[in-house]
Amino acid sequence: MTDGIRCMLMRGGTSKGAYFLADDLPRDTAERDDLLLRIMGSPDPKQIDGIGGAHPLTSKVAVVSPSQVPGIQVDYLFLQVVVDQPIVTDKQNCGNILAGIGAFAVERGLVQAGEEETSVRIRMVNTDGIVTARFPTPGGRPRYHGDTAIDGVPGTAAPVVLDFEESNPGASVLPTGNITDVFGGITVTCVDNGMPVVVVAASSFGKTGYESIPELEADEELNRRVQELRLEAGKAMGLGDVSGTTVPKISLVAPPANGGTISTRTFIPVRVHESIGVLGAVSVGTAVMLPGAVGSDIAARPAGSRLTIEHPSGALGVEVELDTSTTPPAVLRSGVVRTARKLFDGTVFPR
Ligand code: NQM
Repeated sequence: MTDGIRCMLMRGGTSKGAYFLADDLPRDTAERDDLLLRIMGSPDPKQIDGIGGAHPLTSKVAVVSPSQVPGIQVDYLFLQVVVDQPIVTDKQNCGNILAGIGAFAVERGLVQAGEEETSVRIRMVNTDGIVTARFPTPGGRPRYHGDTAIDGVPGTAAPVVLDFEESNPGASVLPTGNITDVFGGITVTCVDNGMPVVVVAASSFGKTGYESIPELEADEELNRRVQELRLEAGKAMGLGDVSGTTVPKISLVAPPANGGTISTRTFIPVRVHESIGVLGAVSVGTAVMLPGAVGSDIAARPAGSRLTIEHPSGALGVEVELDTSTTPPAVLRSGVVRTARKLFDGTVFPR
């Protein structure tokens, strides 16, 4: 391997990541992870010697390859590179970085683009979920500019429509088997519709749920209690010892404050999300739709399948359709609109 590696930097939704072809990275996972730590500049709170942005939302990696599965064009493996620890984890998916995968596949010649628009069927390797991404490709090239605005990103860009056929095949939307659980005296709903999330009323921690991110991150007592809850819930969700992984997320919910369905503040899992993850929002939305779940009682539940998940920088609209007549409830479909943009294409030089 040369000392430089082909890499594209993209904004996907409200996150930013380094996108690679699998063929441009070592096959051995230990070697690959060591390389990615050196590329991103981890472990270091500033990631000063790498291209990571010193926040979990900007320390993300996508590994893309042609899929061997019939009917699927590309495989997308998501890797979270922990900023201040030497950890690269595939235990979580990322629906924001997913927003750039279709365009990246076209840019790298893995997918032939349509003359106006392109649909790419993607396997999300982390969960085995299948999603179709639809985005504009006038003249056979991805178009990044457009008039779609998403909260948390300045300006507008071209829409990327993500339709999840199955976000979490084979797994239950209620990983503990219960609609609610009690850990350390706190009632929660553990839900997974693509992202394992522990939904808890902000009031259970004596919070309003409308606090600012710095206020929540500075509250040591809250952070200690959130991490205690996370370790216990992680075990009950079948995730084992989650002290070294980035799931489950903890979402503090409160009644909507701005005409949406529900308000959220989400620990991912230590820092508080600037907005909320795509599959995180889909999973919180799933709890809202389940009678008896934490969140369902305080939400402004919609008549249809469209939910507006409020977060610290605005709101994220998601579509969630469930069949609640079965036990556990079945996910029929979910979807979301994001935007993505190519920022840089070139060669990255690892430490
Ligand atoms: O839930 C951050 C993000 C995410 C994840 C996180 C995401 C999702 O916003 O689908 O997108 O929760 O770690 O990138």
